[in-house]
Amino acid sequence: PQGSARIIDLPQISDPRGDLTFVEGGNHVPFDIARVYYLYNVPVDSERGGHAHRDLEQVIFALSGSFRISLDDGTNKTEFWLRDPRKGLYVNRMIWREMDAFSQGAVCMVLASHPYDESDYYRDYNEFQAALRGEAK
Ligand code: T46
Repeated sequence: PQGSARIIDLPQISDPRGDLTFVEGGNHVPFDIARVYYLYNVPVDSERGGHAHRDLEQVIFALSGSFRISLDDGTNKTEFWLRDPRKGLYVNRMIWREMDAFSQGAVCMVLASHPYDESDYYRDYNEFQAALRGEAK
């Protein structure tokens, strides 16, 4: 319903003490936030992701540094470079994602619509594609 992937711009409050950005579930993010997790100490040659979610929606941020995220909804492939802590990438359910090209010291924070549930993952690309074909019927 929310479209497959788009950048969400967050507010930034700046004064001589520095910048402040905030996120409100149901307001800036189109779901109630059930979980927050973050990736850090990521080796620069690391590749993460390589899965899709049955139901989970997420918004992904580069709080520090940068990385690439490649998305595939079974029809279209798109690529985003995240490097601005004010800009989050909304990723809907049923989108295959891969992440790489992490800069030194990059921190990736993710806001998620559900608690962690391994049964929500497609970790096999062929299985993911078969599920998409099933939904299209
Ligand atoms: C995603 C990308 C951006 C947990 O126990 N709880 C959690 O909340 C998460 C996210 C993971 N885990 C466990 C599951 C695995 O045994 O941590 C281990 C590593 O997870 P994974 O290989 O899925 O990590 P990434 O970085 O490839 O993917 C993660 C999220 O799983 C995924 O939803 O979109 O970050």
